[in-house]
Amino acid sequence: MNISTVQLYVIKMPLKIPFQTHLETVIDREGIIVQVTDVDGISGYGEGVAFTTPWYTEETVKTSMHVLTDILIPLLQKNPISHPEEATNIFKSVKRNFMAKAGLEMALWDLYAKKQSKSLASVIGGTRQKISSGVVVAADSTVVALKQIEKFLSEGYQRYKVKINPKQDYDFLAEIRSHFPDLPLMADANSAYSLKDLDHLKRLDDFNLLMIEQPLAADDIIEHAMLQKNMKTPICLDESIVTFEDAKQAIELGSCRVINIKAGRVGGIGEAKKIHDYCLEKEVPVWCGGMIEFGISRAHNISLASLPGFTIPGDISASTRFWEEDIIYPEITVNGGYVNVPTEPGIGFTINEKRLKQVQQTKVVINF
Ligand code: OSB
Ligand code: MG
Repeated sequence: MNISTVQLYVIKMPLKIPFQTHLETVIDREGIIVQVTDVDGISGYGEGVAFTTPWYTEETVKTSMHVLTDILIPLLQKNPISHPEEATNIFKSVKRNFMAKAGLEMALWDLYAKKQSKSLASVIGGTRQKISSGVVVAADSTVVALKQIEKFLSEGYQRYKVKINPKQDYDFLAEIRSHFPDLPLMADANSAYSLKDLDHLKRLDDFNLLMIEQPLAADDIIEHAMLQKNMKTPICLDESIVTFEDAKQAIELGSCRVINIKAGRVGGIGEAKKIHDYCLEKEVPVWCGGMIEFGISRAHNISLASLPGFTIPGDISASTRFWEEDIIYPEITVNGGYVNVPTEPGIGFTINEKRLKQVQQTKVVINF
């Protein structure tokens, strides 16, 4: 991979509606678009999915920009590579900072696939032509959540995820179930509970949820195993799984029965595929999580979710779920509950340059 430049764009876009969790309300989404261009002028794109503040993981847009410009990109300048997996190995000398690593690694995968005129999905071993689409409702009132579910139902989504916390759980879910008894429904707690809430959490078994996502703290691997032993509802881990080793431990300990894989959270497509392959072997179903991201990261998610182990609909909703106008062409659309997996080279979407310019905050160009 004969790289000539890496360009980083910090962008900022308002969400159509605020995204409310017990940890943070996201109103404007900042993100980093990574463009890696080779000597033939072919560009691959990736996206750093850290937020403005460290509410979801420890990384932020600023720490990602620092790690990318001062550490990861210089490592790539010093160590020419012929495959994205070599970048992953080089980046192992840098602790954690998975979102910064992933943004760059994903751009390398897109470029690598484009150079072979193959789709990213086919290069990583994807087997699906279309993927099932789910959507997230993140509202802090029952009335608003019910309205959103109604609207998303009319758009055909196949799975519905609501955010819960100790102030909005049992009665909230009961109300949703009373309106939508058969809705494929799950709840994401983003670590709002501790094992002290065991008896309370057990009551959520009443609602026939597909799963409960990340009820306890990210490092509560043992506690999640204890909780899973006492609950009928499958536990799915999100924040707890940032490496392949985390996935192995969680599965061996019985901390979860499902894993949410986000390439951005685990350092890129390579690590995401490794976790997927292990889960497939262990018969643990996986699905692709979302990060309120822009079209570039969403496009990578579509290719990733075409792998055979992604048997549960993920957080892969249409561009219109969050954005007035996305930064890719064409925008991501959901038809009859499915998103088509592109067959064009790379991620199969192009940049909407005009929109990218409109939302750009800063741009950094690094020549090789
Ligand atoms: O916990 O899954 C999460 C969005 C941002 C940060 C964390 C999470 C989420 C979501 C997915 O719930 C939203 C989406 O992109 O569809
Ligand atoms: Mg989650």
